[in-house]
Amino acid sequence: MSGNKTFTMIKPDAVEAGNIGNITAMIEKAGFKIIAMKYTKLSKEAAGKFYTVHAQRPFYQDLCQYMSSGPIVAMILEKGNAVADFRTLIGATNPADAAEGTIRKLYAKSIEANAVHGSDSDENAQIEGSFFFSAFEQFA
Ligand code: IDP
Ligand code: MG
Repeated sequence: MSGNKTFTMIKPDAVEAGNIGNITAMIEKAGFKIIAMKYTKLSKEAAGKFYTVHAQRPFYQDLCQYMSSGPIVAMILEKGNAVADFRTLIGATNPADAAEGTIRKLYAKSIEANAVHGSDSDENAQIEGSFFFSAFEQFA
């Protein structure tokens, strides 16, 4: 059975562009409850740790630089089928390929500065949520 929680970040480009409100409104309209929320800034080291899974990819250094370039908003979201439904709401990694009406189609600037993160599995949602929110019972 798929889980009912996922993890997201509003990335530095979208915070800088003033789209926190627009993006959280889309998230809530799509039926997700925001059950944890934090405005913060990642160090380059913390970004590197968060994206360890991509350490061997050619864009890893740039990604860590970008993700630590400005504030982000981390959130845990609750909804049935949360992981898959949220990936549908955000659209493809590259905004050029993202479906009309998705968050990335509307707000992403590039394949790297693509407005939002969305966990890709229940297991990673739990790991990523725990990275930002220490009160684990909120997320259990
Ligand atoms: P996802 O965010 O859609 O799950 P991933 O493949 O997990 O995409 O990549 C993580 C993040 O790394 C992307 O959201 C994007 O910010 C960045 N990224 C992915 N592919 C590229 C690329 O080819 N060039 C530059 N940055 C990339
Ligand atoms: Mg991913």
